[in-house]
Amino acid sequence: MDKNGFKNKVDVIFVGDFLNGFRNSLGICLLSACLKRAGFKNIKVCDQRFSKIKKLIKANRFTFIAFSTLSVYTRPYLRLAEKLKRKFPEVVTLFGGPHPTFMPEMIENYGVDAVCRGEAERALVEFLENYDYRNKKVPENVPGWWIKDFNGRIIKNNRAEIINDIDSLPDPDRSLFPPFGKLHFIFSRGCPGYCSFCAMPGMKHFYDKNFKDYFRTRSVDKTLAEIKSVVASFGRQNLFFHDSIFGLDRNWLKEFSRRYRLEVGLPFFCNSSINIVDHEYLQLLKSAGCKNIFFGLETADQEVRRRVLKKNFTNTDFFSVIKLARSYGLEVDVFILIGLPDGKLEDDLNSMAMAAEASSNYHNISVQVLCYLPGTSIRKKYQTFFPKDKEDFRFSRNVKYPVLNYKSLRKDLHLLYRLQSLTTLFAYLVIPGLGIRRTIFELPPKVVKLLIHLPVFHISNMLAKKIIKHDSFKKNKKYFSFFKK
Ligand code: B12
Ligand code: SF4
Repeated sequence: MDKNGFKNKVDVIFVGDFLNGFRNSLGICLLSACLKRAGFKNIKVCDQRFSKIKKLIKANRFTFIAFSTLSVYTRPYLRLAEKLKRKFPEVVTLFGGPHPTFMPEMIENYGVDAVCRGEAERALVEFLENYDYRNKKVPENVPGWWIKDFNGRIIKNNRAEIINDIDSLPDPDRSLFPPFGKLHFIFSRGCPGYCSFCAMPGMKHFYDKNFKDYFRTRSVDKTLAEIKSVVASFGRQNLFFHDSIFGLDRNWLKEFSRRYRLEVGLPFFCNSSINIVDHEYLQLLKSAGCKNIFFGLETADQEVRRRVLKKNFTNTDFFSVIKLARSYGLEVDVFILIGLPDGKLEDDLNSMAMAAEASSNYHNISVQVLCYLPGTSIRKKYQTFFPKDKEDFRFSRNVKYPVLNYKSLRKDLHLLYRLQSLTTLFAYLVIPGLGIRRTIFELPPKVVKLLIHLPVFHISNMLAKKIIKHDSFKKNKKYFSFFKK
């Protein structure tokens, strides 16, 4: 019910990161679908450029600028929100996503009107439905929100309850983003793991739930209906299932595997975990049509993996799972983290070598400098290292994504960023015949060390970043044949 009679006059502009033009953010798509279902029609999406958002703001309309906030974007989004509020004091800025969930104090910044903690499908609709447009009064009591009223007073509501029946949610509204590359999906929420660098355990804690109460999955019926409708709209492509551990519920996977093969039959990529893999699991994935399976190795040092990262598998477990997956004809992708606290460059090079040995080819390795993300236990453990200003993340941008880290935990941080850049950069740059990325993973450690000291790699990295971010590259990507998707 549109009790305000104002829904048609409300614009919601979701702001996502600059590179997301290439991908759809499922969180934004889902929130948009919920708003549309509730009767809000004017939903837009924009990247983080002031000039572009400015053009979308229309006079005499109630405009909400909704920032979907990963920690790495907090600083630029806060700057942008401040600029927007100074230029257009009447717009209302909303922040949601993983960062505000764990750091709601960001509301104290000028330019932030409200922050939402946790899942927001119900909370956002309730906020907008109860906003008193006529009298410009903020809705003070909506669960999930910290809200600044017009006198600058901050109202802190309790968290909202999670939605148990996620089948009741609409399919994400993918019309917001032009389709590009793979089609992205996520069907379940929650993970049994307690990895110290990941926000997922923090979410269970935030909701005060054990894994069993927190884990939710869409039914196979709903899952297949969503996939079929997206494939019908955007054509046949590769699909990526982003569930933390795909097919964690074995009965679900059995039904999915049988029906997906018959009803969809397209290749897909998915995340998994070394700890849950057995013959039956791999066989179900394979017969469904799985092409690539992603595992987090994180480090070659099994003691550090267990003690610091809280991941419980040995190197022997790892290699036997990889061997098994390969025996089913699955391609294996490996994630590693470099820059672990108190580690050395040699340890990182060892991890790279182990990932190279396990992964199906050199493009299937992701090398990331560890981020001390809010809500993670590794951040808590090292919290004395962090500055008082909670939003003071120091950024270093690589070609793909920005990462954050602190020099005090690894003195060689600048080298690590270069190392990450080297491995990431050459995932994009496929120079025919040269196979540079392959070379990086095969070179003796001494040579890699020498390379990351060379300024030429720093410069080439900076250039690549500029090219990738440039509009003409985005528009004419197909002409840059040496850039991989
Ligand atoms: C899929 C995924 C990706 C994909 C696509 C990301 C995308 N933009 O959609 C890829 C592989 C590209 C990716 C990359 C990265 N990711 Co990622 N990713 C995920 C993953 C597994 C699922 C995200 C998702 O779709 N969830 C489902 C949707 C429905 O949930 P949601 O997005 O959280 O949105 C809900 C709420 O947060 C909230 N909400 C979200 N936005 C807003 C906005 C407003 C206004 C409101 C009110 C509410 C709200 O409401 C939504 C509905 O309930 C999550 C972990 C997880 N399971 O959530 C990590 C996660 C989000 N990623 C994370 C990180 C760190 C990254 C990288 C920075 C990693 C890196 N160093 O490269 C990059 C950044 C990429 C980028 N440019 O955005 C962290 C973020 C932690 C943090 N504090 O910021 C997470 C939580 C995983 C972790 N490590 O703990 N990621
Ligand atoms: S297994 Fe993956 S999603 Fe689960 S806690 Fe560990 S890193 Fe996070």
